Amino acid sequence: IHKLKGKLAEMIPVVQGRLNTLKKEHGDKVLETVKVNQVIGGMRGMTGLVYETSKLSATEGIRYRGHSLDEIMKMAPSFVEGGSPAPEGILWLLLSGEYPNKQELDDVVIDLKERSYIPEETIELIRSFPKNMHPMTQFSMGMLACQSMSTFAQHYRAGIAKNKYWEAMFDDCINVVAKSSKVAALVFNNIYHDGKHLPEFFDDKLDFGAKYAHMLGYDSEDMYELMRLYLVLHMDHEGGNVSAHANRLVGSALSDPYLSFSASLNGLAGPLHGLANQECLRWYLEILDKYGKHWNKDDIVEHVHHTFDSGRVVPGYGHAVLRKTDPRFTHQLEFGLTHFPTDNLIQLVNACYEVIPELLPKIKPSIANPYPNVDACSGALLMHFGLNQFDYYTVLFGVSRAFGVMSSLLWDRALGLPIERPGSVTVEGLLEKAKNL
Ligand code: FCX
Repeated sequence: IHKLKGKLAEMIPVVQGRLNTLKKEHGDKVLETVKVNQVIGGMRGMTGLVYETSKLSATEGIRYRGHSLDEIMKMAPSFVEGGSPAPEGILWLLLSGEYPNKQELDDVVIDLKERSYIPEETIELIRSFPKNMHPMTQFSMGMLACQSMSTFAQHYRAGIAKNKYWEAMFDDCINVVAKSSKVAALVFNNIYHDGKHLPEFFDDKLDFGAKYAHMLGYDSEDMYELMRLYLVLHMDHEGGNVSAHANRLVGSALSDPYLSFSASLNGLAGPLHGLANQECLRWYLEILDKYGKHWNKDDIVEHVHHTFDSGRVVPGYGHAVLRKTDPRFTHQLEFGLTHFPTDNLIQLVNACYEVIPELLPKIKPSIANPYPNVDACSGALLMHFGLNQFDYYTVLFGVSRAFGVMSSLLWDRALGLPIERPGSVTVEGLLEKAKNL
């Protein structure tokens, strides 16, 4: 991984140079106009952030460093020939813009293992959390408890120069990724195995994704492949989504990566964001509960109406930016249809996909995107393997997100991005301003 740091040391001055040119030569230009509705409406569609690691297209979905998910599925290095991309390789891609070669990939695999140490007192702390505390709360607190290991915080206290921030932060960013799966496995263990069955931490044969599955107690090649796919698909979704933005915002105060990541997880824990995957599975299970295994498409239509009638949203459908089927959904559904095509739940996910996009606009014409998002399939895949603790699903999402938000945080400091401080306005003030426009 030292090689990766060396690569970054070469890249960073080049991008910094571009940013300086932007500031000097174009800094005062007007980029776009801002509508009153954007100020009220969560800044939708308003360009307000520089974000290097990924970019979302409303029609094509996410691109990691310019690479679409379709391309990543074909071109990225994998552990199984033609199988899921290696998450470690995508970490390299997000940070550097390139795929690692075989040796570089092997080095990251080993490095992440070596950095996954969690102090005994943190393990004990996680074990002391009440079983009824939500897994995301435990995960966020567990990661926060690791903050005492931050090398950035130590260097900052010692008085590090501004242009050295990213170097001091590099270890923390990689360490947060490395430790995330172990903290997440400890949370699983605490809640569902009463802390008794300790996951085996140091299995040197396994890569990050396989080891995480292993620590949760799942040891089949198919589950290892699913975990790798899951991790890769959930990593990054440009800078404005709640978890990425919370991470960026907190980090902009020079809070260290453990503090930023914990904040990111707290945002991911919301039902309109990461928690939607557990909500979504619950929703599919409601259908199975109501209509049994022999459900049909009319039952799906009825259940969508029932969901609206009870004032709820249909989880797993819609998106703030996307206006087409989320490719993260497509790749997950493809995995399910390839590996276990007769699974009743996967068939239900597929049937919903055939019914819901046409139905939603008829019921709610104002819906901007009636297509499925990332959360509409993941739970069904995990259920197939028996991972039926759906309160835990967002934790898996969080482990994956560590790869994306830690890569972008490193770049935030590398580019010397300032503390965030947008202006705000009262309703009265906005009304006055708007009247005079
Ligand atoms: N079911 C029912 N109504 C929906 C809907 C859905 N799936 N999606 C949007 N709508 C409604 C909105 O609630 C809004 O109604 P209102 O005008 O009465 O308040 C109207 O349609 C217009 O909303 P729209 O502009 O399409 O969507 P937003 O950008 O406001 O919201 C989310 C986007 C994702 C929050 C919304 O589509 C939703 O609630 N979806 C279900 C939850 C979900 O799947 N979240 C995961 C999203 C994502 F993948 C992630 O961030 O993790």
